[in-house]
Amino acid sequence: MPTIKIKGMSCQHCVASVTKALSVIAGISDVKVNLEKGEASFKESSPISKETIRDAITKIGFEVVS
Ligand SMILES: [Cu+2]
Repeated sequence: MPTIKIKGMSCQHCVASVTKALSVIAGISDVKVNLEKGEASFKESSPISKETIRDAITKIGFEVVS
């Protein structure tokens, strides 16, 4: 399961935003966001480019750090 590090999440509202932003990407499902760790993991039914993920997160005001 791919896991990414996200900077800037501070509350459950952020978690919900990130979860939604990732969930709407075609090929991504089962998004789980861990606020404490600042991480998101998900299932990929096809390979998703890092750029696609980065763009989706950046668009809603957070930053992918790895
Ligand atoms: Cu928040």
